[in-house]
Amino acid sequence: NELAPISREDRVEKLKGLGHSRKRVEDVRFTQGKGNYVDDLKLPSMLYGDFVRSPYAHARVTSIDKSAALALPGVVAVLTAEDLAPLNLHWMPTLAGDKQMVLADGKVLFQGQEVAFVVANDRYVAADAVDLVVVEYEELPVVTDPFKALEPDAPVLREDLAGQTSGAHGERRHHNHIFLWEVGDKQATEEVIASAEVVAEEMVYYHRTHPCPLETCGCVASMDAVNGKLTIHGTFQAPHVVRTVASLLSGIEEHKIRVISPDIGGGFGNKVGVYPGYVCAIVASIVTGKPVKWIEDRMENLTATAFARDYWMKGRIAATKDGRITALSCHVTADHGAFDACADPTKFPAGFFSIVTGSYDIPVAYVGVDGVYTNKAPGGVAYRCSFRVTEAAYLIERMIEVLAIELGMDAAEVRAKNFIRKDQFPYQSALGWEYDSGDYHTAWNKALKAVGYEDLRREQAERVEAFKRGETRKLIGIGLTHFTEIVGAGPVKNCDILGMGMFDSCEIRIHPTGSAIARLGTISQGQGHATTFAQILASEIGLPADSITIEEGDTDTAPYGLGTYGSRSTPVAGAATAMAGRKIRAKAQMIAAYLLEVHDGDLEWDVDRFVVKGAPERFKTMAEIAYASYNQAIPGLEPGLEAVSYYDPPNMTYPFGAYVCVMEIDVDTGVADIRQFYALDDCGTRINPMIIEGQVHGGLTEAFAIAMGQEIAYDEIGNVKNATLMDFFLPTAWETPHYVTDFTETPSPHHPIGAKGVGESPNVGGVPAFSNAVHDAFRVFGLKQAHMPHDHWRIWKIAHDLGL
Ligand code: PCD
Repeated sequence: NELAPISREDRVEKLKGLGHSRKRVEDVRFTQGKGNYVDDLKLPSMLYGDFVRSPYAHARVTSIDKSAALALPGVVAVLTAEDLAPLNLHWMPTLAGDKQMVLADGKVLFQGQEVAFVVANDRYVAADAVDLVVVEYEELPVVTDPFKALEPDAPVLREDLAGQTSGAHGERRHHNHIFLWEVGDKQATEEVIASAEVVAEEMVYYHRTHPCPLETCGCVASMDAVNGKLTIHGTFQAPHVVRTVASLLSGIEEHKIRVISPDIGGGFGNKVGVYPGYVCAIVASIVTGKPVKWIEDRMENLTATAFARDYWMKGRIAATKDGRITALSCHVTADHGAFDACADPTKFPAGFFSIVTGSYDIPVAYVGVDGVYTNKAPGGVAYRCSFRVTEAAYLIERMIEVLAIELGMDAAEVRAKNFIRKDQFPYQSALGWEYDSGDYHTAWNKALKAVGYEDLRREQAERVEAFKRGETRKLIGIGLTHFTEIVGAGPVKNCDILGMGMFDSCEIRIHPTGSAIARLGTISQGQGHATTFAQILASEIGLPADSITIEEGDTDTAPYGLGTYGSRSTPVAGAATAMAGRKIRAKAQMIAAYLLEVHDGDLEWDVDRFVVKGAPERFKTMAEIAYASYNQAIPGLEPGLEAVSYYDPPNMTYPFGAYVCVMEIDVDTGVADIRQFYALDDCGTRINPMIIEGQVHGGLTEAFAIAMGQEIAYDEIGNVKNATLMDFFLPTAWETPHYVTDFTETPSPHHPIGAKGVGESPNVGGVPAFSNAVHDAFRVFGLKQAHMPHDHWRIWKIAHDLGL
């Protein structure tokens, strides 16, 4: 029986390729304490850096006295802007075309801003010395409200920009104004709205929050003066970009810089940008000749590194009386904090916010976004959303609900009536995007059926009657969402970061004994790339996923890539992986033809081998071919079996989903119990269903946090009110609801394996689903719009204000 041929199904199964719920290979080390994070790194004679930070949100720095700190035994240096100025490193460029102070240059603009960098031979000594640096401040008036910041007599925040009437994104019309970004046809939109049968209008605020990864940001910079080589280990979501920027800023040639992102404990967009801590650690290492480590603590992470959202969105939606949407207009007042450090592709100062028409066929639309400076931390990162997609999805999904109220229609029906139909794809949106594929009606009907939508509405209505009769104090809210994402930046022709086109890459080497290593330009922060990218290759080249090592994050070995954020790894690097795999297979076919003494064209691919057409007993397995590529002299072919692909995607991918959240709300306590959460995601071809489910659970939990409690709030004088995990809501298993996941599978027509991204979808769809459920519970009592986060107090306040 040993000689019996293995069945085709067994051979497919053995590969653990596409569609297989392969267990995550990285979890072996994560669950056994063998992960390798930046703070685990200990280099000989390493020094430690720590920041002196501003307690004020707006103040002039009149003097800095470092003498007491320098006198403390163990302190090696105290850097201030004055020390960095001769190197021209006291300011640095931001990803958004602005510049940002590395260390306070004459004034501070937000609480927690970096003022001085203390370097010591011990982490605790560095912290003690921070307290000994004496900084004199002269307080200035603070603005934390973007609308007040635009008033004529508002304090001038960015004195360095005095007289500059234009910035990286065009005209500035006020001293605290950054840009106005406009997309769509304003005039046509206004005309339709002016003559529409029904118009719904609402101001929707998506509050400021923070990605708050479990591991904070940090790095170890190590300058080897003898060899002239700088090595930077860091929590970087885009290691190659960090290398290029470090070279441009420092003047060190790029081949002399090695950037390594080891294991990363969650990114969520927080680790895309460049922070003052990295610059200071590098300078300190060059100056001292020793490795310098800088790791943020939790308070520093929440107050100073990249926030997310803070969008005031004024929406207007027009429709016919029977619920057909005719136009959408949106004006955003975007609070960017003290410096415009948003992480977006260069040409998109509001990211992909113009996906705001969502899943709906809206004939005409307009978007205008005003960026504004305030005395808050800089950032504006894509916290689990592809560059402002979550803000866009939240706005349109709220506007649909408000429109349904205006029309007196069921919100599920309004959606179904306006979905882009399956036969309209590829679909050109009014705001300029070409949606690659979708089948919204199928997903929507599946979702409504799965939750028993009609019965839920009946139960809700009965509950309202019981409430009115005084028999219960609990209301039911049904939160609906149908979202469309845009992920996988992408196309080099219109997407770049600091001038680097947003392609991605994969390089594969097949070893003689039939195993392989593949290196990518992306970097996992917990997503499981080592598991899934091996699966793509297994299906492409016929070697078992278990025999393929995936390596990312070392710029000395990995091909250049733009990194992992915006759910771009699968759409871009995943495509590069498939394409590189196909190059391997093409060469393998020539080798097999030589070995089998047939013409290339007489062979066909079958799971893990090339077979002679019509002669199934004559074949060469991929393992045999791999060996032959190294041990046979094949005429006309180079030895070895390697390939590299740099992939420039022709378009982005447009994943979508239908979510339903059912909540019971206690009007006396404001407590909201999530009774049911159903999430249907369509991310095209699914590589690993189990990983996708994990991604959806994680993203929904972050959505739950954001919608129901998580925020970075400021008081009037710019103090951050939630800078610790006591006050910043991070759900644990205790608060997290139960989720039911489901799927449809509509492949992307342009991606080599049809896959779309999925990592961010649950956050994009989850926030409006939770928030709509809260709103829906109070719809019959006249609630139209209430700002997130919907913590217990705010929910109680809604009920109270409605007189319930
Ligand atoms: N997948 C599959 N299939 C499909 C798709 C996908 O399987 N169709 C899978 C992959 O492979 C991987 C994942 O899943 O593994 C994901 O993916 P994607 O979607 O492509 O994404 P990526 O790029 O990789 O990643 C990114 C994301 C993001 S963006 C975020 S936030 C988050 C997410 O991811 N983060 C994180 N998730 C996660 N997880 C974890 N664990 N951690 C983390 O950190 Mo941003 O922009 O950054 O904000």
